[in-house]
Amino acid sequence: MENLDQIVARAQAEFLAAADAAQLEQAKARYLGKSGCISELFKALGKLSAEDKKSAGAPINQAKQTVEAALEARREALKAAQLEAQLAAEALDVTLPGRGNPQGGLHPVTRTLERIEALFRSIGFDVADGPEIETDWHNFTALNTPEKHPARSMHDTFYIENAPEVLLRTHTSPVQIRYMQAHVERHRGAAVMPPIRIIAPGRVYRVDSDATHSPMFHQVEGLWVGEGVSFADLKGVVADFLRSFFETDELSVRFRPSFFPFTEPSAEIDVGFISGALKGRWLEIAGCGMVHPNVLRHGGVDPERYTGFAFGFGPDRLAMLRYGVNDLRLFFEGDLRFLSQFR
Ligand code: 2NL
Repeated sequence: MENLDQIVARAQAEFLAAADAAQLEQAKARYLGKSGCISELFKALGKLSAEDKKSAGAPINQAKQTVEAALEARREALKAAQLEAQLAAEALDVTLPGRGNPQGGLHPVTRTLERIEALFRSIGFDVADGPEIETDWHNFTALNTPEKHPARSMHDTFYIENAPEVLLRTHTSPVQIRYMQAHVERHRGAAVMPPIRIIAPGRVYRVDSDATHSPMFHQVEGLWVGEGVSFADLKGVVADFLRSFFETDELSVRFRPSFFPFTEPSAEIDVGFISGALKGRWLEIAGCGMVHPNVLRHGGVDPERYTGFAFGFGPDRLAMLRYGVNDLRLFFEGDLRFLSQFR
């Protein structure tokens, strides 16, 4: 028969061999459970006399306490090991380099537009916008563009399928038509209408794509309508704007006669650089003219009383000049290696 010391030794060995809490509880049951071998020893005492119980019971009690201590020690050890394993699994290497916090930035065309808007606001212009999906009437008819004009062909204009009257605006002029109509409406019946002074920046669309043309590009149009507004005012506003935009007075502005259906007379605006990287070059930068009486009428403005000038230029091209970019498409490909240079 196994003696007490052997039982204790076996219990200690089995506890040590338990690999986890569940195995340890099973081992415990074999010694301290209801029919565990230590419990059986206590049951056997029942048959002894009170005297013998004392002498036989003491060593069993001693053994039980030793086994309980071994159990508790193993429980603690398993718990510590488990915590150790968890900490190892969740370890952070604080010596690794950080992932950083990438900094966003405004698109170079957005920055150019914001700059243009700020300059025009500073001389009292309002900034207007309107829908990019327009009606044929607002985009062409109201702008005195004849039914057979080549700009109206599918070649140049994106139309909406099964909606012949709807198109993607080819310029932001319709914004100005809508603005005139709304503005005149507000002053209907008044003796005089205060001047309309707006720019209309925004996205426009044409069927065109190469190094200098993108099917989506930006336009800023300007409009000043009032009593006695003249071509001299147009020249002053445009020349001042260009000198502010390029931050130099060393710049010539040239108006070359041209034609647009919506203005009469019309002119092309060239900028001549007197100094800097573009020294000696003339660049075509905008179109302009006195608003055609038919266009004023379509805007609800009386052409007998009011005159106005309008201009249109491409901020994408201004951004190319300002930032020295030679391919327009780079602006619209969304390549961060290119765009992040302008933050
Ligand atoms: C160009 C020239 C231009 C206009 C746009 C305009 C707008 C109204 C009335 C009259 Cl509401 N004109 N806009 C005038 C002249 C030229 O743009 O080269 N565009 C690409």
